[in-house]
Amino acid sequence: MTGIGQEAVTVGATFCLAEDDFIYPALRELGAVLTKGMSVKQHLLDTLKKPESMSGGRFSAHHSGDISKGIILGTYIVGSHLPIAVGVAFSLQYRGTDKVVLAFFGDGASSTGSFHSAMNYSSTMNLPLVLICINNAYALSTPLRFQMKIPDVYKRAEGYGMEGVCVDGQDVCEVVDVVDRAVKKARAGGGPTLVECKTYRFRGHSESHDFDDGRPPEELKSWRAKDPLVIYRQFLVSNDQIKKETLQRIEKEVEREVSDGVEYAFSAPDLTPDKEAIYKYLSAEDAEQERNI
Ligand SMILES: Cc1ncc(C[n+]2csc(CCOP(=O)(O)OP(=O)(O)O)c2C)c(N)n1
Ligand SMILES: [Mg+2]
Repeated sequence: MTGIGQEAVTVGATFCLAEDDFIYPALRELGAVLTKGMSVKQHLLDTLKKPESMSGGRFSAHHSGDISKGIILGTYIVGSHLPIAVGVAFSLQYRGTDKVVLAFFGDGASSTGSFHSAMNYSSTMNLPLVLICINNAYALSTPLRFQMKIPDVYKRAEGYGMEGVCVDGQDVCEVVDVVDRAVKKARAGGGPTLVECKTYRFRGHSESHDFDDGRPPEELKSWRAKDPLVIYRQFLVSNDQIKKETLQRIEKEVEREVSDGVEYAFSAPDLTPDKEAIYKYLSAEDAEQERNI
């Protein structure tokens, strides 16, 4: 599952966090995961279910986590991670820390009961949580208007006494500006904020789905003209924020990191199915023994 077209949200929002804060990705937040410190190599080893990966091949292709980097492992059921994010935020508050949780979810997830419980409880308890709704206008092939009566997710915040803000999800500067304020507010004890980022995914729901998932081609074309990477590149160059050579050097470094990661992960040994290993980590005891807790 890709988040191509949505990078300004995932990268921009995560950029606002400190190293010891937490993110809770939903299903297409690779930009957030990489920004929080996971390497391309580590991510691909998990995606390809290699035994050398952190999970030993247990994570799915679109869920990976690394709690040592503050990346909480995702869940499969849409919206179900939000009450867990609330639990993490509650724990951080209860223990007197000033850490913050940033939870990502889609427009579809905002119509689940889990979302509404998370909104109500986090607002009532003033928890250090920032809820980032990535509104890409579709939940799989269901357009927004077929799953909710109002066009704006951020307005749902009012019903819970929470601040709700809407941003242009193609503009990384706007995302950083708004999320940075929400993070600072949460850190200072000001409670949660719902930030709705209007964006669009440039590819199909998943790479195994038919690319043509019913979205009008002209709609896709108009959003593609608002590619967040192109917009930010233009901003940097036209405002003399960065030298062209520096930008090219960074792009080369990124390309090298990706190709090194691809080469390493694809040539790493494959998993040999092991019947006994199926039952490993089904209880907390296993994990505790392994980590000597
Ligand atoms: C409760 C539940 N229903 C259906 C699915 C199948 N499913 C996986 S992702 C998805 C779409 C979610 O839409 P949204 O929350 O808008 O996120 P997006 O895919 O747009 O990023 C669906 C229906 C699921 N995993 N869980
Ligand atoms: Mg969606």
